[in-house]
Amino acid sequence: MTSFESAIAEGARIEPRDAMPEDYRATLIRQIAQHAHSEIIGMQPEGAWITRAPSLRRKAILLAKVQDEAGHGLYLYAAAETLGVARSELYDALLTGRQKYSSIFNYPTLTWADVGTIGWLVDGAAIVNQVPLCRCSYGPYARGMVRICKEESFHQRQGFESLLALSNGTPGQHAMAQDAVNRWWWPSLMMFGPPDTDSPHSARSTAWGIKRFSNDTLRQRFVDMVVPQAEVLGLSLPDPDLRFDEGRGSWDFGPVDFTELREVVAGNGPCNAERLAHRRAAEDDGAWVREAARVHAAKQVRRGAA
Ligand code: BYC
Repeated sequence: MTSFESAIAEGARIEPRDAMPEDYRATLIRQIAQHAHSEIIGMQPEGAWITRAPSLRRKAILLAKVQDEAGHGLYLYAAAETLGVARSELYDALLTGRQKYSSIFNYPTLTWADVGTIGWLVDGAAIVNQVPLCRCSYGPYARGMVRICKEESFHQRQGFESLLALSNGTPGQHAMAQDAVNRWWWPSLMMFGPPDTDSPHSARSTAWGIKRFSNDTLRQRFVDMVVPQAEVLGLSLPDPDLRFDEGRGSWDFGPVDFTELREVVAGNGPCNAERLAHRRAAEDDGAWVREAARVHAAKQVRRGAA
């Protein structure tokens, strides 16, 4: 057994300077980069509502949440860099479509209720998916995830609280909350990825201790967590097949439309083009800042040498 294999077998952490198979490194770069891109692109749907938040309190909460997402992106890009890839390469891979980001951020935020629903469902799904990543075999990713998960749990609670206020508000507010939940429910289930029978990376990622639970296991865990919360909210979930199975102690749910997931991941979702165009414009707008920082750093080096 190599030192890498024995470390994995013992459940020990792999650190940046440890020997690791190239495929392990490439898999981590793929997943961590996709995760980082999701955080950064994920700022857009909610960010669009910062100027339209209905009160100062809601605006302050939303600003803090979107800033947290930028922070998560930075921790994750930094974790990916420990694997020997430059951040500029990762940005380039995102902007040219060579690397992905989560399907969920290709849906529009049509009303204020979408913001609460993203907090409740999307951050809820993120927590279910990410808590096991705190025990992932690669040290920098696992440690980054601990802090991210703490912040995600605040994000989910603020979403729940915002949605509860709408659900208990006027009939119009209640209807707006229900409409948002109807639109975000199925895309949230898609966040967990393709079914286990069609998940090419799962076997290896599980053997390497990157993934701790399968896509379908986590999807089921999410449904079981959220159904009772929907009851507290007084909102229904748009699935006529939802039924509690006493034998399994779990909720049965209807079929997820994985064709839609494939289409959205392939670039054909409602907002794919808009999200990338916005990101490209931000990259272009920031070019002068990066150039100024580069010139300043070079000047400091010259002064130090003189
Ligand atoms: N969307 O073999 P599979 C957040 C791709 S942001 C797009 O199962 P794997 C937040 C997959 O990449 C949280 N692509 O793959 C931020 C692969 O394609 P490639 C985002 C998807 O990696 C702001 C192919 O399908 N969370 O919380 O074993 C505001 C086959 O899939 C998706 C993360 O990034 C998808 N939904 O498992 C609010 C979590 N699903 O690379 C909230 C970290 C699958 O071969 N990532 N694909 O071309 C993971 O846990 C895993 O990568 C996944 C997929 C479970 C997503």
